[in-house]
Amino acid sequence: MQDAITSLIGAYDATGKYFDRDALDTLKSYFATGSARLAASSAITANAASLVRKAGSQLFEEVPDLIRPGGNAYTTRRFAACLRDLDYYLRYASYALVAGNNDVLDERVLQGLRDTYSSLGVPIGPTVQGIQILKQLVFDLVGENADWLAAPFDYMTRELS
Ligand code: CYC
Repeated sequence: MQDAITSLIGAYDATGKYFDRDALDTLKSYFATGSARLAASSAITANAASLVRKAGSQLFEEVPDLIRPGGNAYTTRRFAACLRDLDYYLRYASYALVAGNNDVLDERVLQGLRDTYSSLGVPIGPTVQGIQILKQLVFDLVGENADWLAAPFDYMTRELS
């Protein structure tokens, strides 16, 4: 698992180079957003249950067919699996925010997920919609919509789409 610092050191060490201007800029911007990343992650942690509940209600309001007979989130078991998946996305986003790197998302969340979803008929479009709703709720909670805050949600969206 990588973070903003280890991934940079790995890349520069692989070619035996000292950090150049680009590397230092990357590190500076990571450190400059450090406290804000911690604050966002801790706000998410403190509000996780309510964020997931709200994201679920909003998603099922926007795509009501999901919870009607024939919908992928129909039946209590599948409804619960959907909320659990949203909770996974949120929790791993809170890790990636602190790491300043999406590697944890590749390694723990996204690997093989498209195949699993496709074999179970879990629709990607509404899943991605749920991730974007989570992102918006986190923006509202934290009171900003910076790129670094959007990054893990947008990364999962891109990789799943
Ligand atoms: C199922 N979601 C699953 C499954 C996995 C994941 C592995 C199959 C096994 C199971 O049911 O538990 C996802 N598991 C993960 C992830 C991790 C993991 C991400 C990383 C930590 O370990 N259905 C919808 C909505 C969406 C949804 C659009 C919610 C946003 O209509 C989710 N996922 C959903 C549903 C199932 C599922 C309904 C159950 C499908 C079934 O069994 O028929």
